[in-house]
Amino acid sequence: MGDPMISKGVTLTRHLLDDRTPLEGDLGALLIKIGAASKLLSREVNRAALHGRLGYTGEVNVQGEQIAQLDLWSNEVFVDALKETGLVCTMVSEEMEAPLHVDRNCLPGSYVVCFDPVDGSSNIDINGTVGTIFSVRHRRGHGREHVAMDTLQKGTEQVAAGYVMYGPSTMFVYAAGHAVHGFTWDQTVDDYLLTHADIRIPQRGKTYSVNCGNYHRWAEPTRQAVDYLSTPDKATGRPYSLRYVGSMVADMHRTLLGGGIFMYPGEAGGGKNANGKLRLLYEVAPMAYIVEQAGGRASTGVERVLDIEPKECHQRVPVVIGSTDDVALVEEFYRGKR
Ligand code: AHM
Ligand code: MG
Repeated sequence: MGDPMISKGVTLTRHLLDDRTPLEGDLGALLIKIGAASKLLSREVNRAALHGRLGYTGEVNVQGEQIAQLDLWSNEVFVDALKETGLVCTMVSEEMEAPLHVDRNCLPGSYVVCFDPVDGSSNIDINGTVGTIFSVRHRRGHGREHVAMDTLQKGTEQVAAGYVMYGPSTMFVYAAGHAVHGFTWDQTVDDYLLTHADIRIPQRGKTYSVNCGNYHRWAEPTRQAVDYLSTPDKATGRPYSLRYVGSMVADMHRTLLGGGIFMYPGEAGGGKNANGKLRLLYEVAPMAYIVEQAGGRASTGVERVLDIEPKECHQRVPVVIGSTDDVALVEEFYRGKR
């Protein structure tokens, strides 16, 4: 008996290589390699305290943020794994100032991968959930000098995106144009097994997820929207519950499965945090792609995330993402309709 999905024992590899899984080009091979690299990372996250790999390096990255030891190690793991595929021509990582161009891999049909190897890294030292986020596009340029053409492509150009969540279980969730599927790592067989086929986000949820510590820095529409969600009203199912891990993968995974809304809004006053904290290419756009394919929406509050034309690799954008009705509601505050 048991769950029929699990008893079928469909591994990630079998699923990706199955003729019935509609994947273009070499995408299946690439996703298998990302899955394999994530298993190394899962083990390392699990054993970081035992290996003395907790804590920070003392360096700051291009965005002025502290670099955790695990950030550097995992970036190398992913870079090496992607290089080895022979399929990835250009990489953008949160941990690398400039895109990495691999000349020998720049063949027709090769890919550009943008990734955040350890997202939510402030959670590492407290044994909290962290994740990896990745986004795959086709190469556009024809050489090192065209690297901007490769990297600065709109979210609509993604051919796949996914995340790995290193939580109580390690999960691999991906979308590649048709559906969103989730796999759970079974340590006993050392493989990802399909446990969440065709994930659909509920049209409306009961939770909102945002760092309320920034409340007094937000613009008025964000404050009004959060006030509205947290005000009791039986008829409209309020208040929503607040859930915030501070690790985008964990907060988005909950939102994807249970519905509701996740936000990282910009700050008022036109300062350096006017566009919030999260980066378009390797955090917001891949999550937007996944959520849209699960039937939800992703917005900056005023425009669709996937339509944004990126201007630079580490660009930040405000994000309001999740259940269709909840995103539409928050947008009404931004449009002044509420
Ligand atoms: P990181 O990539 O440096 O780890 O930062 C991104 C993380 C996200 O996972 C999370 O949503 C956000 O930062 C939390 O930020 P804050 O602590 O400001 O709420
Ligand atoms: Mg990150």
